[in-house]
Amino acid sequence: MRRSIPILLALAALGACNPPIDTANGDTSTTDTNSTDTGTTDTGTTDTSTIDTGTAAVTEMDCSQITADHTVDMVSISFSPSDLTLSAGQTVEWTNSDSVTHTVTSGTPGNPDGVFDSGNISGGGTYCLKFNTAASYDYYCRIHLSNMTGTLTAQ
Ligand SMILES: [Cu+2]
Repeated sequence: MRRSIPILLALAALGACNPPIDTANGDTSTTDTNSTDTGTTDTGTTDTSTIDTGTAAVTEMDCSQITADHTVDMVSISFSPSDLTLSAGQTVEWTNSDSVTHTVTSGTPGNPDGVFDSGNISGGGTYCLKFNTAASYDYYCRIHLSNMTGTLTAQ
């Protein structure tokens, strides 16, 4: 019994630093802080995560349900435009116009920061995000790394 107490404390500490990732329904985001779970894959029915504490900086959107304010083409292994400025509250739709797979992943090549990550987007596929708050993001493709980067500024 005495030995179990430090283990419980350690688990509690881990829980505080690394809240459980809500993987139900295919949501692999590590930053699901949105209390309303409007993401395309998180239906929220089993989301009892303790990290749902407020408005997320970024919300995944179902592209078929919106007309995006801005579009970014993934073409010739690049993001076009690679730099985009928008107003907080606006949406962006990425479309993979290449035949090879790409991703839209926040962070710098090889160092995803967990704010957003599309996962693999096949040729013809799309990915949509709403940027809720003013912030700047570097992002890249997990497959093409430094050959395929972009920046996004919400202001
Ligand atoms: Cu790519």
